[in-house]
Amino acid sequence: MKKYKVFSENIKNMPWEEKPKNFDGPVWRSNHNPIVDRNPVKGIARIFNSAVVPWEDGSFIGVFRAETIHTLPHMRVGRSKDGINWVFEEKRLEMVDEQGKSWNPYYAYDPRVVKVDEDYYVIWCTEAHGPAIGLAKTRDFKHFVRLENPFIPFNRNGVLFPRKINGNYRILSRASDNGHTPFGDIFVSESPDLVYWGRHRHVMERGGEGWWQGLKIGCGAAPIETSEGWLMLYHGVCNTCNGYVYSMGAAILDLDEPSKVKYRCKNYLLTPEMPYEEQGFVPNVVFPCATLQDPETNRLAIYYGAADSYVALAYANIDELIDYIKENNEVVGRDGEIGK
Ligand code: BMA
Repeated sequence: MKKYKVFSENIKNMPWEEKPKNFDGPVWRSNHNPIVDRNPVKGIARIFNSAVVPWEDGSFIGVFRAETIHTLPHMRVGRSKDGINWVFEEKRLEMVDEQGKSWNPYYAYDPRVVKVDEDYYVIWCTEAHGPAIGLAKTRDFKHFVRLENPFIPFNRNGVLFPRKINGNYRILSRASDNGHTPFGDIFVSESPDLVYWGRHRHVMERGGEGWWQGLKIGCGAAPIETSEGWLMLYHGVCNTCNGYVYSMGAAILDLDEPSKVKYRCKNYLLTPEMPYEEQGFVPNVVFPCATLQDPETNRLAIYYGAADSYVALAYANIDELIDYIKENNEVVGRDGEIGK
């Protein structure tokens, strides 16, 4: 019997590995990790921080952050039959504007992919006189039409909700600076048409009792609609004498008013522990960007970037995860109120 309802399409061919015996946390890693290794394609040094969605005939498709051997990030489409083994296109993802003219940024990183109605939206950190959020849509992952940037710089970590709420699209984001941003909270904004954005509301502040999310927080995967609220996986960052450490956390937001936090887990769900998370181009990074969820079984697969070098995969059972968040609830500051 499932305890909580998940509102999304069933996934027959869901990637899955059982929780290891004697493992006590709510999220466990895949034995195949890292599922995308270094130098995965000719001319590409690393693929990480990437997003996947279910695709035709039980397969999966995604938009990946790829960094060339001269170290410039761009986006690239990948395909997989099982969600674990990926084949990447030979060329970068190309976009046009709404008039059909080529419109591609100098750099693009940390894509998320969210299906809203019939369209798949790609949201990423784009170059726009500084880092800003880029937005594009596709139906076939061959033709991508780039829309207006939702916000002026500096802003990273944009994530769209998978449906309109009270008639408007919603986007989560974190305002930042031009560099490595030693601050940052999560905000939500709304739009009737994906062009004009407003009613910006504060969702969640950094901090809380533990240190792992004391410096900044940023949205991760697209929120998952459940009977308890929007299940939001995010990254939390703490500063150490040896640099930033990125972990993964979770919160549940109110379904109708997502600026209200219902529950927030005071413990991290994943923190760098494995060699592929602790060692890489940037050490000590666990950076969630996408999930697959199957309402039939309440299984959850979480795709995350590891050490800015690899794509890794972890799993959870959604009932167990929601209970864990509630048992370890700590709503920080005024996050439980409508954000102002
Ligand atoms: C953030 C982003 C991510 C990256 C992380 C750790 O600011 O740039 O792409 O994974 O830093 O380097």
